[in-house]
Amino acid sequence: MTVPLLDIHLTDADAETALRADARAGLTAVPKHLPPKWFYDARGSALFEEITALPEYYPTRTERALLEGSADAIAAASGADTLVELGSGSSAKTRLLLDAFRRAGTLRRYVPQDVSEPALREAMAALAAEYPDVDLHGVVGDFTAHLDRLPPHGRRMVAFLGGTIGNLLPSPRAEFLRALRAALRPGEQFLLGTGLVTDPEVLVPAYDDAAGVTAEFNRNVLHVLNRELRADFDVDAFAHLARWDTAHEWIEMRLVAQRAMTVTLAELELTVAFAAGEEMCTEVSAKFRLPGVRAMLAEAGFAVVHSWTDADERMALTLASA
Ligand code: AVJ
Repeated sequence: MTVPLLDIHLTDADAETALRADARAGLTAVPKHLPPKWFYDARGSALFEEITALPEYYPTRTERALLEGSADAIAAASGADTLVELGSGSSAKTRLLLDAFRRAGTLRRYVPQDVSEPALREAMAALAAEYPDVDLHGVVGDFTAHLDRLPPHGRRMVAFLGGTIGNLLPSPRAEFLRALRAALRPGEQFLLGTGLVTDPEVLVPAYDDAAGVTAEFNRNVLHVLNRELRADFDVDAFAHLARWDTAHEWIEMRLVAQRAMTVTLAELELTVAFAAGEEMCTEVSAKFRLPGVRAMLAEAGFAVVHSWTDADERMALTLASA
């Protein structure tokens, strides 16, 4: 085994600068909003892992089952020797792909990319022990910003799973896909996991579970602002709201101020007022229809190879070629 590499394109100082800019822009906008990437400090990441095991949260287990059934076909169709994963987190589902590439005899290299350096280091330590014959090359970075700096080695398949592409609004989403296409060489592959439009009675509880874990996850962004920007949000004065937007076909998570209040962010020298009942959007999670997935990939210059869906058509995996 070669020594695992770790490229750092995003330092704590970069993240701090980005958080300050996002908080200032989002809290002074009308209506107020915050980007979902700030959910994921250590507590937020742990809450997300808890969400993936909730009975109402079908996406993770559905995508895992889909991968179980399709990973060998994906490995065969891709012909890749290098698996790159964007937003790799704990790399839990990735093992299904790594095992399939290993069975196909083609796996040489795994490149996990994540914004969280501790999460990446932990995942890489476990992977190094489990896959001693695979070269590991980790990248700490933001998948919307650092695609041009992905390691170029090998014949790559880039995986972007979990439906996370749905957290991007349409215009940054199109920009992301174009940047990814530009970062790949002709014939390299992209494996995209998307949530599909399904019954709102299934969708809404997935984002508003009975145990209240998603509510805690949503409010966690206020704990992050309190700590990182010395803000004084009364976190318990915000209620969790998940609604299905029929026109946009996306879930919107919001935080609803339960009373009028004034919040100061000392680090930004900023004071903002919330009216009683005021709603702030903290996450959009777009769901797609298969023709729409194919169209957005084609629009970015990819050629769709194949899609796999579960029997209930709630999630899709789509393999496309650059
Ligand atoms: C990170 C995209 C998988 O949008 O479903 C889970 C995040 N938010 N519950 C999603 C999330 C609320 C999640 N992904």
